[in-house]
Amino acid sequence: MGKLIVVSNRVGPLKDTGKAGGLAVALVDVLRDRGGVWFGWSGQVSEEGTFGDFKIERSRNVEMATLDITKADYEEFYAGYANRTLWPILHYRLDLAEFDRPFEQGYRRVNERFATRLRTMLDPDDMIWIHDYHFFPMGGQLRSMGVENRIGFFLHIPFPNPDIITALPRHAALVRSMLAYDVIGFQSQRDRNHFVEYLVQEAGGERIDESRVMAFGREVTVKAYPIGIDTEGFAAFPATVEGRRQIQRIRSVLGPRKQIVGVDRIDYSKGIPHRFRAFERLLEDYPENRGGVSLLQVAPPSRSEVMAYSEIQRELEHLAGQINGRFADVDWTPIRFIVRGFPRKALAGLYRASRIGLVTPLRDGMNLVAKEYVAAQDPEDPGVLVLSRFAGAAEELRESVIVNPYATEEVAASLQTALQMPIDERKHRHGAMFERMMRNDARKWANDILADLAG
Ligand code: GDG
Repeated sequence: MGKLIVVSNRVGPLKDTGKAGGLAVALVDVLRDRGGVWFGWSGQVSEEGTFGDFKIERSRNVEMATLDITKADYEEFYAGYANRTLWPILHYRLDLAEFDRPFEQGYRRVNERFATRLRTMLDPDDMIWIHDYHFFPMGGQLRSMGVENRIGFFLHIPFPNPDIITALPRHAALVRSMLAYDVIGFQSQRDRNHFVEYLVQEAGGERIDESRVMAFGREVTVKAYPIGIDTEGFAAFPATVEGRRQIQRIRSVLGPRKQIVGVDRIDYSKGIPHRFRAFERLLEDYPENRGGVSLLQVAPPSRSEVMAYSEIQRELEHLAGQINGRFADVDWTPIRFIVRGFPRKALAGLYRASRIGLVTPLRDGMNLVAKEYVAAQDPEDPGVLVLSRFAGAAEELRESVIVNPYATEEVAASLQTALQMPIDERKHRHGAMFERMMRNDARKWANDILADLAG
């Protein structure tokens, strides 16, 4: 058996630093199983011409091999095509998408440079697993360099219906390059179906069976592989020193009040303003909650070099200020809006101390916060997950309270239902979701894809 090569934009960490997400942990686990390389961007920007050398970091049988990119690469490939063109389009935000020729050229250039370097480390039996929208064309570029290894691709974010995707200039070339993969994985059945619909409607593709599609002269496996978390590991976090400390801190300020929690990178896809308005509506329509329920929103900033992102932070600060000004009392602040991150164990404590986890993305490939919230609950007195129907997680977490994040009144009414939900119903819903998440954890996700990729 050859080695496994995982390719993703951000690489590592190899050791559990406490900051690593479940995804990093799962990928290191599968790399350890067979030995392998994790390849991608170093996170560093360097001068033109000096990016040629790999940075290597090794821990036992797993190696991290990363490359720097240049300032132009950063602006065109990363901040440009990946985050200003593909991210908005794939999240159904045609209004925010920017189409700029240099973006696309930079994107191809970086993919090609990475493919060229990847090829130098390949042995014939190696399996390559490429992640996410940063690297759609890399498989096709490797094939045109003569690479015949098995290559799989997993998309972490949504794949929209053909009406949306066809708005992308040169969408046909992008999709065509995806057919170079042997296995293409999506987060949800919905996204998987969108991709197949595109192939059938736009590219004369043919459905062969449940999981095989023929297009552009190639037959490929196209399936949904919903990503999981390290359910068991995360469920243990609230009992750690750091977890207990957060629970204690929150209980001491809350007293008998209840807390709703939201945790998201600041991103327009996460529906945070919609969430604030729904919470405001809860206070308007169900005034008994004034003074008794508060919303804690943790929102570490991300991609602040992209304008749409810095704008949304200002909008949220304004909105929180307005709602607090309107409803706050001397001993109660309706919204606590924290613009920074917490360590994962602390986060688990925040989840555990909150009666409701409120997850309202307008579009999301999966949404791991929803799963983490469920994993962190006390099984004897669990909180309620209120979850957007537009998160991939809604296909699996069917016992959550599913909402339409655009329907402010409906979300407010669902929050009220969740606040009043009797303990038996809370336990029943939580138990069903937790059990499913124990079976379908991050490790199973990776193993399922790799089993299909191994053929
Ligand atoms: C993409 C897709 C898909 C958040 N705040 C803090 C913190 N986080 C962690 C969460 C969670 C992760 O970041 C966020 O994951 P999500 O899944 O919610 O969202 P994206 O970042 O948009 O991820 C998404 C995912 O890829 C995986 O395939 O589910 O749909 O968009 O783990 O806990 N972590 C720490 N402090 C924070 O303040 N330590």
